[in-house]
Amino acid sequence: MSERTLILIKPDGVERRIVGEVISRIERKGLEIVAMDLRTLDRETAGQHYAEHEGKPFYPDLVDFITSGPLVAIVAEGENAVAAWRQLAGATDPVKAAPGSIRADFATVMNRNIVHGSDSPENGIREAKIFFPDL
Ligand code: RTP
Ligand code: MG
Repeated sequence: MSERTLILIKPDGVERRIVGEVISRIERKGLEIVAMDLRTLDRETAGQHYAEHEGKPFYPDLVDFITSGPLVAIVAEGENAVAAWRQLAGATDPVKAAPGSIRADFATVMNRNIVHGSDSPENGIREAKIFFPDL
């Protein structure tokens, strides 16, 4: 079934100039980019996006990091888009991520792991609306 997923190229990915690399992988996988924007998040939007993590020990650092500079927000669409993108991204911890995944190829630590992907089709729709309300 066709799904939507919200992809973020986090501030570390933009700073390290691997935006093109990530977009290329999205395209090569066969997902369709239906929205894309470079922006810096305010803390309120970051809190909405990561609401499920509020109260966890890593939450303050997560919000500091995701608001620290420009990121690229993308909505991608396609069959199995949520799982397909999470496979390309790799496990949260880059040293446990499958070789060849984005996090394995470009990161070493969990709090600088380059990309985000929605974790369910429901969250894909929810998160896409936060970033692109008119989509
Ligand atoms: P994301 O939401 O960013 O795509 O990452 P994810 O689904 O793979 O991981 P999630 O559990 O949703 O965690 C969100 C982000 O929080 C940081 N994190 N740190 N124990 C920790 O220190 C810890 N756990 C999670 C990571 O940067 C993760 O991407
Ligand atoms: Mg997550």
